[in-house]
Parts: sequence; C-alpha cells; structure tokens
Amino acid sequence: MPGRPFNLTEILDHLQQNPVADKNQIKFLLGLSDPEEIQQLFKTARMVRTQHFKNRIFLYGFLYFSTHCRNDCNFCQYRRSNTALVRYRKTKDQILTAAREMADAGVHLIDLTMGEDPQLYSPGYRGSIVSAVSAVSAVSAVSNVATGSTGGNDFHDLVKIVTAVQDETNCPVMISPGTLPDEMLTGLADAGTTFFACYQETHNPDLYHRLRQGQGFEKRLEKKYLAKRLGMLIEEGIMTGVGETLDDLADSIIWMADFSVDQARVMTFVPQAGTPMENTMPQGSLKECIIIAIMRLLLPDCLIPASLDVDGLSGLKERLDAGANVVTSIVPPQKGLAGVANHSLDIEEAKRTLAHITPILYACGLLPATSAEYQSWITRRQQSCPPFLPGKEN
Ligand code: SAM
Ligand code: MD0
Ligand code: SF4
Repeated sequence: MPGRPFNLTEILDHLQQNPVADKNQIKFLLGLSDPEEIQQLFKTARMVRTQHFKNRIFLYGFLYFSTHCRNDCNFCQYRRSNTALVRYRKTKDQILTAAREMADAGVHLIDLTMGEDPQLYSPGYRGSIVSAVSAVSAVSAVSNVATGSTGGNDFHDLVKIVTAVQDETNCPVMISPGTLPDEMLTGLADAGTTFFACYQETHNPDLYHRLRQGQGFEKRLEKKYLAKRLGMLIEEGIMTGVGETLDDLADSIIWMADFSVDQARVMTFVPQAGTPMENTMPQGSLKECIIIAIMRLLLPDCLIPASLDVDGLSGLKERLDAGANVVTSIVPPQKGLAGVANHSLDIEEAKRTLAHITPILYACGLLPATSAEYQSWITRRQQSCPPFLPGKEN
C-alpha cells in the first residue's frame, strides 16, 4: 500500500525471528482494523505459541476467597464504597475443599485471590497494618452483619492458607493479594508460593490514578520488584476499554517485556453497576485478542491467559485463537464463589469447569498439558536469571 509506513508481513516475519519491536511497530499492530490482517496477526501468534508450547494449554483454578476490600478502585465491584455487595470470607475448610476439587479435576495451579482484606494478615503482622485495619473496620462491620458472623474465619494467616493449599493439592499456588506488607510478601515467598499476581492495569501514572484511586503507582510496582527479588514468578496485567491510548498499551507491553514478566494478562473492562465507571461504553473483545496476539509475539515464551472472567466460556475460543496458552478463572460451582470482572457469569451453571473447557481446547487443536509439563516450565523459569530490575540493585 503506497505511503504506508509499515508492512505487516515484514513485521510479523521479523518478530518470528527476533521478538523485539519498537513502539511505533507495536502501535501499528495495535491499530490494525482490516479483518484479514488481524487474522494474519492471530495466525502468526498461534505459530509462535506452537513453537514454544506445542499444542499444550495450562489450566488455572481460581479461588476468590475473600471479597472484602479496603480499596476503592473505580472499575471494581468489590470496591469499599460498594455497600450493596454481599461479601464473604471463606473458612479454611471451604478453601481447602474447593482447592482439592479443582486439583482433582486436573488444574495445574490454584490462584488464591483476595480483596485487600487485612483480616487475612497474620496477627504477627498486625503491627504494621494498624492503619489499614482501621480503614476497613467500617466495611467489616457492615459485612459481618450481612454474614451474621464476627469474622467467623479460623484462617487469618495468608502464609498458612497458601501452605495448606499447597499441601492439600500438590499444586503450585499463585497469590493475588494486592499490595500487602513487605514482610508478608517475604513470608509468602519463603513458604514457596510460586506466583505473585499484581496487575498495574496501566503503566500510565495518570490513568492509573483514575483507576486505582488513592493507591500509589510506585508502591504497586515496588511490590512486584520485591516479589521478583524474592524469587517469585510475576504475573502483570493490563485492562483495556478504560480510556487508554495506543501509546499507553504499547508502553505496558514494553514494560512487561523489559521486566521479563512470567505471565502477561490483558482483560477487557466490564462496567459494574453502582461504581463510578458504570456508564463507560463496553468495548468488544477484539482489542483484547489483538493485545493477546501482540504479547505472544513480543513475549513468546510467556504464559498468556485466556480469562473466562470477561466473556465466560463463549469467549474462550477467540482468546485461544489469538495465542493465549492458559485458561484462567476455572471456578467450581455450588461453593458460593465469585469471579472478579463478572461476579457470577457461568459459575453456577458449571461452565467454568474442565468438562466444558476441554472440548473447546480439542476444537482448537489443543490439549490440556500434564502437571509435569507445567511444573517443568515453572522450574525452568525459576532457574533463568532475571535480566532487569527497574530502579533496583540486582
Ligand atoms: N485485590 C487484588 C488486587 O486488586 O490486586 C486482587 C484482585 S485482582 C486479581 C482483580 C483484577 O481483576 C484487577 O487487577 C483487574 O485487572 C481485574 N478487574 C477487576 N474488576 C474488573 C472489571 N470490572 N473488568 C475487568 N477486569 C476487572
Ligand atoms: C481470572 N478472575 O483469572 C481471575 C483474576 C486473578 N489472579 C485473576 C482476574 O480471570
Ligand atoms: Fe479491591 Fe482489588 Fe477490587 Fe481494587 S481491584 S477494589 S484492590 S478487589
């Protein structure tokens, strides 16, 4: 095409040989609109996935074990100010039963996710979180009335929760706790927690402050630097459909590549009733799929999720076709467990289970990996030396 600054085929050929692109090339890929060109991008992403992972897909069980939160993220239904929400905090037995059920079904990792709920920090750590505890006391008081309990949980120590889930399931664990105190992060690393997930949502500080209102941009980044120094694998995540520009998206992808994240996520924003962003125009799934494909090209050996949490089971195939290699947000039914972006989509219908997911994998020419394959990817990754830690001594 005359006057066109980039040639798609050339960029894709180049990226297959050498997964490095400049920001303008990334923006060019992000801006693709011709359906045939987008299909060419997806096809290349699938080829790159095959080179690194054959036809194997990893499966993550998702356990949102406390929906209490001291934060007020503008995009999230679990924000502190959403008093309409009935919250829960699962007990030890409930957590272990759900984790075991998912492990028995064949998931490769258990993702333990929570709101920033200081009641789950061990008593030994309480000294450092006094202000956080008082900040949530109002929320806890409301929810305790709602659940008729005074906390009601025999399981207040996050490290103990992780250790018990590891022992019970023999699965690696991902912890998604938000910005918890450094000493707790250290405790979690010492306990052998495999993954620390903490999503920046965007690497544009202004947009970040509009999304994660009242939370430090640098502070959230620093939790990831620390977790990485402690030897944990890192999942980073971005949101699309929140007013970000192509520049912002390109910056995030470059940040993920520079940081050598181990797992790179993108999720489309799902507007939530009763929250400040409820009237945001919903964005379709195509942009998310394009971002998945670009991440696959620039982070070829990385784990990239296809989340069931945005469009449910019906959105799985398109995300796999874009180059994702992990199915996340597998949730057992009848346990009263919630999703994040979608509170209940497909959960009680048992559609977020392996029985429904595996036929879709087969239809895409893919297979569930074995646990040994997942473990060997993890071990290799843990042994590879992190090349770059922004702003910190290595
Ligand atoms: N509370 C912890 C935190 O915020 O880090 C753990 C939960 S974290 C795994 C929840 C993530 O789900 C957010 O970081 C965001 O990326 C995503 N999310 C939350 N609400 C969403 C929404 N309405 N639409 C899309 N993604 C959403
Ligand atoms: C998911 N709802 O996998 C989950 C969540 C937390 N580590 C992940 C966003 O889609
Ligand atoms: Fe809380 Fe996490 Fe939701 Fe923010 S995204 S309100 S920290 S649960």
